[in-house]
Amino acid sequence: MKRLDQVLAADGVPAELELVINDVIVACKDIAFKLRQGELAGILGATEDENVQGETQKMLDVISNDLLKDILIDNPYVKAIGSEEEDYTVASTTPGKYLVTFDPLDGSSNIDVNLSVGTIFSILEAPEDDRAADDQSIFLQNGRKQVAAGYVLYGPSALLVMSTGNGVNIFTLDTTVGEFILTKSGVQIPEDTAEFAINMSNQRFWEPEMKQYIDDCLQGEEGPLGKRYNMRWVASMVAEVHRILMRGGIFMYPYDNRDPSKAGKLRLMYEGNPMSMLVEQAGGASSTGRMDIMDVAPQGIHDRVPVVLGSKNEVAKVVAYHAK
Ligand code: AHM
Ligand code: MG
Repeated sequence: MKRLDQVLAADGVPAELELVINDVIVACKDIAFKLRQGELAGILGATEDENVQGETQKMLDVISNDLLKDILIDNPYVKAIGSEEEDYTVASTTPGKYLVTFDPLDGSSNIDVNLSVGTIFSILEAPEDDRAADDQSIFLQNGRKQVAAGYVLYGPSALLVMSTGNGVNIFTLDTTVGEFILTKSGVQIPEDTAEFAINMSNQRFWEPEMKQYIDDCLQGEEGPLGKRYNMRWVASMVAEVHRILMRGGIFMYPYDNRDPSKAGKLRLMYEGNPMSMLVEQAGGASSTGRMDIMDVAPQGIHDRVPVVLGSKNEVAKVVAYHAK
């Protein structure tokens, strides 16, 4: 039974990075505990506020954000943080070299109905120049630069799924001792799948290429894709990506003509990039439909990106529809 620190040491992760990851995990354990208490802790429901994306914040969005922010900005190896729930990036109190972005509680529409949610995080190195910690441009690096990425899925068990560039490991929170214990390593996504995940109610807002792919999936064995597809939609990206890591599948939150950027709902720096690193590290693929997500150059910390990720051969099919 290996603990997280033993796995990180075996992977040759620098001690400073390990201390940053540890602080993320400390906050996540606290979030896991609060979610378990649920209604008893009096923390369900919405706040009066909206985040920078114009979404109503749940009380737990705010609590989770504060737990992560407070611990990370005091970490001596963190230079600054960026969060879905913060309008601007926040400089740390110390001159560290790592930048951490996170979605403190993804899928938060699921909180009040007691379904799975998760925390997503991504770690970059700050550029070696004289830009200040409160200069947001230090974050604007593509996803290939991530030195670690992961999520904690708060489901029937709390699971930490993480990569430091050496494959994907899964740890289960042993609630009797409060430690994440390695329960699976070398995760590999099957290359083929006949299971897709997409919010079908948005169909009229998609590009013709995506409409065509889904129409062809729905035709089953008789259609051009020649397979009978199954569909799943949890409305929690962490749960969705976890299912794909476990048994394959394809997840899409595509281009959508409602948003001014037309990029759909998900955010590049703390949703698209970390999930793409995990999926690629597990042998899957991740694309906007036109290019690899991790090659997209961010213009701002809250940029949105169309997401197509999962089993390699199925993602390649969706990319081929877009190339037609
Ligand atoms: P959030 O970060 O505000 O929770 O939104 C992201 C979530 C994803 O977890 C999920 O894939 C998607 O929103 C679900 O969206 P929809 O409500 O359109 O089904
Ligand atoms: Mg989110």
